Amino acid sequence: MTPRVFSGIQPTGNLHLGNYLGAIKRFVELQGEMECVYCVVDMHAITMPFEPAELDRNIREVTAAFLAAGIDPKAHIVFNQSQVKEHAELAWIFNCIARMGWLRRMTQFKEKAGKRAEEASVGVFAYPSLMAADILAYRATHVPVGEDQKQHLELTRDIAAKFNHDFSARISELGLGEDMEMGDETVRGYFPLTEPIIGGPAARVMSLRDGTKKMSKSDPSDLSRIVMTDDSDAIAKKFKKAKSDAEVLPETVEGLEGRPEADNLVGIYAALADTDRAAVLAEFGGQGFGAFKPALIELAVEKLAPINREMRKLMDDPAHIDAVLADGSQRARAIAEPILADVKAIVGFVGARG
Ligand code: AQP
Repeated sequence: MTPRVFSGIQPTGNLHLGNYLGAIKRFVELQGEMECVYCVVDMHAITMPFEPAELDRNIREVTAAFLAAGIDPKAHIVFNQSQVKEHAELAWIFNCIARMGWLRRMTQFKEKAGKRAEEASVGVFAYPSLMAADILAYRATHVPVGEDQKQHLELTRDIAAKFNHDFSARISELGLGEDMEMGDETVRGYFPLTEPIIGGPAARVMSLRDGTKKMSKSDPSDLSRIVMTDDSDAIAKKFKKAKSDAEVLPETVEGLEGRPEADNLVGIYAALADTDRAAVLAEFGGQGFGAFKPALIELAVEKLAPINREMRKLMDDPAHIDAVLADGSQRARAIAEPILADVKAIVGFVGARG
């Protein structure tokens, strides 16, 4: 199958350093390797309570972050999900493939719905099958994500595998797909078993106030996260106030064990400097946070301030952002439409292929 990257970010506000280092920075790096399709997943953003006026602002803000970080919307595709109806159509088909038990096991659903699952939207529950549709509407082979999305990616593979298995004969009959090794058998499959791209020092950036909690958009504390619209002063202030500990930094990565805040700050430094924790500790081991934090602030400002400046500039020109999204959506549709036509023919819908 043609190698293709797909990934998305929800326009739910407070786009933060975890989203940047765990996802967007990786999106930028992959542009040299494969065709990339990057999506502002606005349909996911309405699964939780939201304000329409903030939603459109947030869609433009995520798009501005993509562009400011270095995604090239001409060489690749940048668009918002709701402009390509194939996502919703495929999600419905996948709702009929995925099993209730699979979705009930999703930890993100349990976290988001909490003890009030009966009041949660059906959308929050079905979120992972829409995510599978986002990816497979492009038959994407690779998906860069942070570690928190690993379980959803496994579910995407389960949905693809069940679809391939259940419809294998039909896929062959229509002359579609390709032979795939699945366990001990070879089946004629239509969807790839997408590979997650997770890793590096910032696969899970933690809160600046509590190194055991993920940095997150919904944390009530602004000091818990650096947001992509923070200017240099705000970045410096938040790192200065970031929780650390009283010891010096260790010489080796093993020495970070049991020190979540130190581990997190070293990981952030490593990701910003395009290196790993070991190299950071080789430089800073034996020094306290009084020396390390100023170096971290200097590096963070150097790397993030230009993105921040460019984002603000782009946000002042919403018509340009909307034009990028419209163009990207048209090119995304050109890929997804024939895939959906195949899928509908595979499941037996009449008139699927025009
Ligand atoms: N803390 C993180 N470290 C590394 N990667 C992260 N991602 C999210 N948080 C971290 C990755 O960012 C991408 C965008 O995902 P999203 O838009 O679905 O983000 P989200 O899950 O809504 O962001 P939050 O902060 O996790 O939101 P809440 O507060 O709702 O929990 C994904 O690739 C994700 O892995």
